[in-house]
Amino acid sequence: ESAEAAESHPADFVVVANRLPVDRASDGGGGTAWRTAPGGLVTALEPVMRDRQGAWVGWHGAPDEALDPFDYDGYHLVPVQLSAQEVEEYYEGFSNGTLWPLYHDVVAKPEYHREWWDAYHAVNERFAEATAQVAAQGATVWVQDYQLQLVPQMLRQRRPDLRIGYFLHIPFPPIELFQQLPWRRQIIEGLLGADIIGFQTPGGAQNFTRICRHRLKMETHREVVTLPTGRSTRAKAYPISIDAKGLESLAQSQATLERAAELRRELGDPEVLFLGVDRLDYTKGIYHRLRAYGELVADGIVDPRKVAFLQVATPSRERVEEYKRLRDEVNMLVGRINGDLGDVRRPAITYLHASFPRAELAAMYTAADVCVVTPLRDGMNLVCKEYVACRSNTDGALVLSEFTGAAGELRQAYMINPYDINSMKHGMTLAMNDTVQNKRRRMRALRRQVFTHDIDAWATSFLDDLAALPPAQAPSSGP
Ligand code: ADQ
Repeated sequence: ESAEAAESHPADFVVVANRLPVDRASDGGGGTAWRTAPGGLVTALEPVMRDRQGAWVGWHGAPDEALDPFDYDGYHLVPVQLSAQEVEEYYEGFSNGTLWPLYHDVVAKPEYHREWWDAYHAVNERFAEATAQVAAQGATVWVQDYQLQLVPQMLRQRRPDLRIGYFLHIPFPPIELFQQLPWRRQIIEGLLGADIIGFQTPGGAQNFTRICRHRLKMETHREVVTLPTGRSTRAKAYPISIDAKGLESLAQSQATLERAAELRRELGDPEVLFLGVDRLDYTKGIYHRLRAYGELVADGIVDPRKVAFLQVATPSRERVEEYKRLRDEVNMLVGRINGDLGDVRRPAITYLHASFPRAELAAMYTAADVCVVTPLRDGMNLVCKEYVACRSNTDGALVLSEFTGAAGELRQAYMINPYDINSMKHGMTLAMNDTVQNKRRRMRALRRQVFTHDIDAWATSFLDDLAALPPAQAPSSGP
């Protein structure tokens, strides 16, 4: 029945991602309704999805539940079923306990388990199969992210007629680290099934081509990798971005401006407001950042009666061990800093472990004088771009880690090394005390970059490159 439904909807454009772009919400009458999940990828791809009879293949978020494909908001959704055990082994295990730390410079220790790999392989097959069923002859397929690195090759084996793109949202590590992975060859071969492999930074693309050349003895010329079959693939950087105009207009709305002013009052009308916004993840350098700030307070450089720090962290991957530990560590650090250095009227750090609607985030960005983004490693980091998009009066200062993908584009930020606590203290102090002219000059340059390189530009440049390739080569063609 589901295969039939899929056949009656051959799609010219298919997005494949771990999650469908919808969440289930109660419809008020005891049933459920689908709602678009907030996120840049959905926003960017919606117009393409509608124009080209798009389909989106992904998990719907509930374990052990089979759902038929259905239409939603002008395009077709194809749910992929996962068992509770697969969620544990493929998603929490191999994706978030093995690949995530390995690809982020091993800032936590990756675990290698054969059962996790088996589940990853099996689930990737299921995604490839569902995609092969729904894609029209000669369709364009865009596979997303580290959970699905085997899908390009699995899909090409089933459907050599397709044009296949792949984009990795997280960093691609240097050979020295990637080599640890017991299944390194399978992953590289999986990715090479794509016609274009997109990375956040040129460095990630180079790490990939270097592995193809040195480990797999393939021929490479700049971004082009030639496979033993004669087929070639491109590995290239496409730095992802945000819907800058949409966010800016939200930030400029009357409601947001009022909320921003109210937030500052609620925080005790500080002279300077620092802000941190992150998923609660050990790659984000939250602990390092708060420790550096605590030292600034202890040193007397920052007076907590005049300066506030608002840190919000979205709960994330709470069943994974490393994340539980991080949550406890941050709780303890905030408690210690506030206990030692806070005031009856005001804590040194206001910490909220919660997720907020976009409008509330826009108000926070609008209210904050300094936004502090300090990942130990980050594929891109969208928070820094969101902050910049919200600063239409060109004030505000961005403190940014060198270890984010965004650092390659946002050169005018106050750059810091999050491993160097003095560098962080210096960066935060400078951002707080710099002259208005300096801050404006930097912010103007940052805004130019973000507004000329938005999410539409990202999607368009990737899809244009994919469309410009010669039509899919037959399986055994080649000179
Ligand atoms: P993430 O690791 O999730 O993304 P990031 O790029 O910073 O990191 O995006 C986080 C998003 O979540 C932002 O849009 C932000 O506004 C939102 N967010 C954060 N805290 C929130 C809160 N408390 N409440 C509500 N929303 C919150 C991965 C990679 C990144 C890459 C992106 C996109 O790790 O490197 O930039 O994908 O490719």
